[in-house]
Amino acid sequence: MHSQVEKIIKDIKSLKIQGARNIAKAAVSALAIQAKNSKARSPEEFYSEMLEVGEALQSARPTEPMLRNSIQELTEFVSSNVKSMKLKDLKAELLAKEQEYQKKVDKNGKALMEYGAKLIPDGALVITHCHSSTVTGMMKRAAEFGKDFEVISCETRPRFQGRVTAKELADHGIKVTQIVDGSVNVFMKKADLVLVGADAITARGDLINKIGTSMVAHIARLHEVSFYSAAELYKYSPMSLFGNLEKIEERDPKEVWDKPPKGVRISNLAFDVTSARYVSGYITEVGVIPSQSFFSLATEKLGVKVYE
Ligand code: RUB
Repeated sequence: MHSQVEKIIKDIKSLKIQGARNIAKAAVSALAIQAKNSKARSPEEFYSEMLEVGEALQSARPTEPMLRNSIQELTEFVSSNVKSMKLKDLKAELLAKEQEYQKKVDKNGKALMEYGAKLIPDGALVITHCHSSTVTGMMKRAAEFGKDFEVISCETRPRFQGRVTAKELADHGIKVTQIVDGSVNVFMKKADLVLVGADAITARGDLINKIGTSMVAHIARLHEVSFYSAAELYKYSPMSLFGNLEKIEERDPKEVWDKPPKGVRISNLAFDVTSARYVSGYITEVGVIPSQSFFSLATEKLGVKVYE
């Protein structure tokens, strides 16, 4: 494996590269790096290499369908053309596809941020959880529209990605307050809107996102505050259509408690599931849609490709 690809996998695993969108984009660029530097002597050899590296990239983060859907889109292209194309052309076409993919995802992101920005009322108090580049992008866009609003950022233990959000917003001159996760109910009473990201959306429209998201959603419902998730259609989980649930990543217990007393067990689940009924809508690249429509729209636009 090319050393740059190894480095990208390491950075994804260690959360140096974090957030579903950034992970997928980085992984697809890694596959292109491998393709560009491939020493394969036949299309078949090239295909095996792409599959192997694609697998390694996908397993860097288990709960990330955008990563899987994106990598598999490219490896499927190689698989469909391995018999009909010359090695040189196959490589060149794959590299062109990678460029196309990056442009498409950036374009989708821009559209999504535009729709999300419009949802933020002037003078609003908005709560967010974890760090979603899509959500911070929406907030920055809303600020560009001249909207005056304030953000409450949950710290998101144990890795404190909320601090990434808080710093990014403050750097852009957006009013932001960092809170501990346990105080979200206090702030929800005064909030107008919750905006969170998404790692996976199931066939039933349930949302899988950073641990604590479902707690925020339940508290939002209690206070009748709208709860939206920013989710590109690529985040659909095809295997959920067949009843297979996303494997929720369990992280190093040391992140929670470095040296716990004897007899204390640690749970460090990275994500949780928020039922579709708590999600007011998904903000996607094609607009704001009801949670139950996400999957049918995603499969209509992207096709049902079940690789898992
Ligand atoms: C990040 C997280 C984000 C989603 C969406 O978790 O849960 O809300 O990935 O992010 P982690 P984006 O820090 O463990 O990667 O909108 O950037 O795709």
